[in-house]
Amino acid sequence: MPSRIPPTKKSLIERYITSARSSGLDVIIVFNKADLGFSERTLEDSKVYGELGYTVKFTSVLTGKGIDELAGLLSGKSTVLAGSSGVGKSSLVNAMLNGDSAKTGEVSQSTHKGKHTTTSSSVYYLPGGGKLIDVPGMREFAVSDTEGLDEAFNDIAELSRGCRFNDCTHTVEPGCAVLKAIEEGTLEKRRLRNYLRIKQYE
Ligand SMILES: Nc1nc2c(ncn2[C@@H]2O[C@H](COP(=O)(O)OP(=O)(O)O)[C@@H](O)[C@H]2O)c(=O)[nH]1
Ligand SMILES: [Mg+2]
Ligand SMILES: [Zn+2]
Repeated sequence: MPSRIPPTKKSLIERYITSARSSGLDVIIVFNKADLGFSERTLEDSKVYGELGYTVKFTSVLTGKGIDELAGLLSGKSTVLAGSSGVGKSSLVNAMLNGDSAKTGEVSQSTHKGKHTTTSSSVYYLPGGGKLIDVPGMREFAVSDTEGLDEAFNDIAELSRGCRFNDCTHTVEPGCAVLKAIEEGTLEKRRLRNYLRIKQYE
């Protein structure tokens, strides 16, 4: 049975863009299921996003359209796949890995909403380097907002200003002020672990 295209939600796309940009991430907007065709409105919207300076790609996991090109764009980078359930995120992961490691689900025909087959975030490593982070849904993505994270862990954010490298990951770097605080017992190891666990979804 062919799957239906969930309606494109512009406000949702904009929330994703806001979240991504506030974290300093580059944005690629992917319109998947090209084999099913797009409405005039969706094509118009895609043009607007292009004019705003975002990279826009059309893909089809079914026909393979745009998959290699997308994989090329993501090669060597860390990518979070954000999008409503059922749009084909897991299918795209599988197509780019040339394997079958992400679980995909059917889109419910009556509601156009995908069943939630992905229940926890998964990380997949691209053959040419880089990783794909498949998150189960919006709530998970919201947690990746950097401002929110730095607010919730303001002690770590504060400490990290003292790190030698400004892109310090607080895991192995010399001159890391966060690791030093753990050594000195002023920061809880568990707290840093939790911070890093959330931060990986950025
Ligand atoms: N026709 C068509 N169906 C697709 C495409 N990509 C994914 N699907 C189907 O859409 C459904 C949901 O895909 P899934 O990858 O689980 O979506 P996710 O919830 O975003 O991870 C599955 O039935 C897929 O087989 C595509 O490019 N074209
Ligand atoms: Mg999925
Ligand atoms: Zn550090």
